Amino acid sequence: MSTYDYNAAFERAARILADNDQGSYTVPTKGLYPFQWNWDSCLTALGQRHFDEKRAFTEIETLLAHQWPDGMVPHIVFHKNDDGYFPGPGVWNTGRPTPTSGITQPPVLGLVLRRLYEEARDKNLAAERIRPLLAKAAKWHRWFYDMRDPKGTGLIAILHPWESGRDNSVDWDEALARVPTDGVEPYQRRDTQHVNAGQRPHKSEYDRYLWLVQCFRGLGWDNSKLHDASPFQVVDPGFNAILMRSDEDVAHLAEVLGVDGIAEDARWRVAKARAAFEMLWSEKHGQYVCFDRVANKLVDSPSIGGFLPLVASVGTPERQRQLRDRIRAQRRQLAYGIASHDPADTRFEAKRYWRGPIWIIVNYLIADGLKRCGLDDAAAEVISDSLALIEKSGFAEYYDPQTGEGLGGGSFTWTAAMVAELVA
Ligand code: 9YW
Repeated sequence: MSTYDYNAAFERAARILADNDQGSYTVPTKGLYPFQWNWDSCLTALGQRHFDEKRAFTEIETLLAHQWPDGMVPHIVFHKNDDGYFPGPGVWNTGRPTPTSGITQPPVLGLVLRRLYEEARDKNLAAERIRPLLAKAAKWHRWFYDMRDPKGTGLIAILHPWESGRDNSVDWDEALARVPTDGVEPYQRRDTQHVNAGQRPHKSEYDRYLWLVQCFRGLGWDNSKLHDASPFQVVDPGFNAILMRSDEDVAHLAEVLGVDGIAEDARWRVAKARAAFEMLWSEKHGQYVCFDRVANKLVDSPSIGGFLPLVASVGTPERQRQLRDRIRAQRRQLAYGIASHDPADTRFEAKRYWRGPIWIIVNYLIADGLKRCGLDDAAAEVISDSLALIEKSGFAEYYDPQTGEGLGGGSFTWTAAMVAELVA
């Protein structure tokens, strides 16, 4: 990597962030995703901070201005009409003043806020902008445990594959197979008009994604009803770990910035989640896996979701080293890491979205987790692979782990944001 041109990569990242900037929010990429996405925006702020700290806070403030009264922060905010994406606001029909979707996404907000504060060049500005956001973040975190863990197990379930942020992962196959397709209104996909269909989910998956949306819409998006009504309830180790880390980081910020009424509850939730977490360990795979709450069993699917618990330094040091070894074993099998699904599994597909390709945002989160667990060498390997992919194929949405080819959308915002973080 000695010849790597860090300056050129940083400048290219700055240009992509600027091109996709809509003023107070940033689109993931033009054409394919013309609205504001939840975890994209939060991670985007990490890139923006390198160029304009105020703009980074605005990105997050815009997202949180659309928090639902019950605490949920929606996965998409439809700031303006655009027929280029399906399903648009009319399908969701959530009745919000500015239309939003009716489900959520991985809550990276808290961990992003802490990083924005700790790395801030202007600490007073950061404190002033972050303080009012902490109660909103804490409300969202509480919402998860109230609405998505009604039995108080300590871990929350997602009710839709889109909530995971890893839409068509093998993790959801079994649970999704239980979702019916009768009564799905006729629809026309837009994603496959922008991107090669071989790099996107199948129609059979989209039918079920839409059935779930229609089911929740039929319940008036009343979150007190959705969990028990959903045939899809999956406890994702990656999602839960991100939630725990963010809860902890918001608790920390609340203490540092003197905001009362947040830290104690958050720490209690995290302690409970930590105690429950080890039920997600799979001896067979030597990593964490999902738990299907409806079928009441672990899901036999070794995906990248099972490495993400490193972000919350979940598990014993021995288990953390086991995860590191799994990541390294994969790298030896492939040209680049980290594949979103285990390449040794027959269900691995190198080019199909979340069933194999590499996502730089996940690499960033896992590298952060490895460092947090004291596994710095492995973190450096993940970062070096990420930069090699950028160098070879530019700022793509995702990458083929065998060839390094860039896949999906191009000029991708969160990829650019992560590169700014990695090369700055
Ligand atoms: C879709 C915007 C989003 C990400 C998700 C990713 C994809 C949207 O794009 O979902 O229609 O498939 O899976 O994680 O937030 O970048």
